[in-house]
Amino acid sequence: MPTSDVIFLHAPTVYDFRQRATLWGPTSDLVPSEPVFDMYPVGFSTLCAYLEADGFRTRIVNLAARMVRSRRFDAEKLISRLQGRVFGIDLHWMPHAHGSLEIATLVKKHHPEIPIFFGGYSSSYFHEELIRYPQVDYVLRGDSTEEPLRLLIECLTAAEKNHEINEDNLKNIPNLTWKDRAGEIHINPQTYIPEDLDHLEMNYRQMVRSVVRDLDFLNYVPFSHWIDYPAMAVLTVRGCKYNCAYCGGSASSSRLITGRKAPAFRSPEKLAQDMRDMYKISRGPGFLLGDIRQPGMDYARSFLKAVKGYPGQGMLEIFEPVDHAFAEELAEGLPEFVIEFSPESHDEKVRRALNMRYTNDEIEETIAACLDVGCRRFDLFFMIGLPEQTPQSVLDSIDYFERLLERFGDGRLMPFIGPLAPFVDPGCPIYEQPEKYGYHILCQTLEEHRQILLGPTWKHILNYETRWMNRDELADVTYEAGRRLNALKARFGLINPTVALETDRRIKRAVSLMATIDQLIKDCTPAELERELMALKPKIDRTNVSTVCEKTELDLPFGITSFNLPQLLKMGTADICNNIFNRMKR
Ligand code: B12
Ligand code: SF4
Repeated sequence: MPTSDVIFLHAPTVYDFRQRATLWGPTSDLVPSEPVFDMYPVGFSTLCAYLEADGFRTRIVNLAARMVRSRRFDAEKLISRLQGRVFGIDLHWMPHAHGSLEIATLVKKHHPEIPIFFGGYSSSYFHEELIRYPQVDYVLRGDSTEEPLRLLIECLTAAEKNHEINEDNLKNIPNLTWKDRAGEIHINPQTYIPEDLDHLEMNYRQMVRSVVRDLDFLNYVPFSHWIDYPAMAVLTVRGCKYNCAYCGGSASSSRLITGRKAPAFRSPEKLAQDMRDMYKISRGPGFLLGDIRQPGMDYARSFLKAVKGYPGQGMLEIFEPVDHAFAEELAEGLPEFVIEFSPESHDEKVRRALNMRYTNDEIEETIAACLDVGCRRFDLFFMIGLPEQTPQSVLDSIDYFERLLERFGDGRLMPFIGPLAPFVDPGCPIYEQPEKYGYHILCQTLEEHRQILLGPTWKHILNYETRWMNRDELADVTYEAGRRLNALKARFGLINPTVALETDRRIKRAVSLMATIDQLIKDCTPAELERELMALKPKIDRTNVSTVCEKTELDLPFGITSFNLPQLLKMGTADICNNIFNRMKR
């Protein structure tokens, strides 16, 4: 008897990464995840809440995080014991092309009769290819799959009772790609594209209920390091009105992949309430995903008014410069605010090629204004591997950081640099028109991406080169830029000297490992290479996390207690009673 109606699984990028020796490099240095991207999509929480509200029982199993946390954790054994009516696997981020398909194979091996569905941006982009894999039964396309998934589950659970799927019902589910009994592929129209996000529960309350109900915390953690640093993502939008050339979630990519013509926003009042609800769960920072000015200044002001008095730290993404007047409004609404800004380069030519139209003066005015009004920290992100960007331009970016730190050197401006890696996003302007942007894209299909992920180093896993840098140059300049920025951070007191020394050692070790592996590739047969890499595994593993900067540099200090435990228990038990009532009704 299944204990859950739907089980969502999140796979590591490569299964089983613990048995392989891969120099992952800095691909995940600037996000909270480990190199195997152990964070599941925030959408798992909205999908679960939506289904539970309709009486279905859901569960999340973050296999990637479990595998990261324990070498002994046996993912296959857990999969074999899971009891679900249906399994859902995310292939949202392309780097999961290998792991998600392998996990699906394991699910099919142990539960051959149970349907498996996929979803997420990459699943949507490659749906026609994905559905051809024998271990995949359904693909739900789009950035909003709550209602299509509910219809699918309804159809599949009815089929259980009737011992047969009613294919006419499947034909009516929007956004669904599926195979019929004869193996013929059907692509239903992508018509479910909600215009706003107000019909969703976006406060993770359902996760708390499930954790308490299932007495299962480890499988639900959003990413392995979350237990120490419980940051909460607060989603303002699906889609985007901007068109950054490298972004697979940009306006043009959204049109192509999810059929979305305009972004869907959460109303400002609900957004503020989401933040407050999350503060009941975690004392970690609330990270507002998406610039609150994107829907217009009225929206931003309404949100800041509604959120006023919020006691925690609010991390705000900005997509465009901020003037002093707006900085003051930010400080008034969210006094503990932190800014995340990604102009990607100091080089205005590079930024223009990315479709970013602001100047360096405007960037500096933004930093000045935010720091002036009391911003707690200002994180500035640059990227490597961009159009028009030469190795020299990358190193000049570090010189620019130096000038900024000389001007804003009170410890609150925190610069970061990392590579565009491992992939140029399928569906983004660069991927769709590589010649226009000066790129050579090395993988066209899902299968090619799946294969390339098995490369020995991150350099060999990159799915692109540019007219200005090949993969060797990209890797070399990334390490050099990382080394220089690390030294700058130490000089300006942004990191302590011991951390800086350790990072410097790690970068040097990575450079030397890369050279060793390059040589092995030249000298060895594939079987010998495999053996030699496994011999290097302990050294590679020690070099893999925090390559170009110490990962904790991303974290904000937030006090001693991470969670509000009494409140959590209260929420969990009260909600469970509600839930049981809902199920009985059903
Ligand atoms: C917020 C965000 C993040 C957050 C993650 C928040 C989170 N946990 O989801 C952070 C900053 C940590 C992040 C990290 C990364 N990101 Co990001 N991110 C975004 C951003 C800005 C919004 C994404 C989002 O949440 N959209 C909301 C909706 C669409 O997603 P959702 O609610 O989670 O899920 C819905 C659907 O996608 C679908 N769905 C998703 N999964 C599943 C699974 C099943 C079974 C089903 C049925 C449906 C389904 O249904 C859900 C609900 O209806 C987009 C850009 C954009 N404008 O879209 C990039 C974007 C998604 N990220 C991208 C990338 C590449 C990354 C990184 C790999 C970058 C890197 N090298 O470090 C990492 C991967 C992190 C990891 N897995 O560990 C690319 C993905 C392109 C691609 N096709 O691969 C995007 C498009 C653009 C970009 N370059 O940043 N990211
Ligand atoms: S990078 Fe950010 S601002 Fe640019 S298109 Fe993507 S989501 Fe929008």
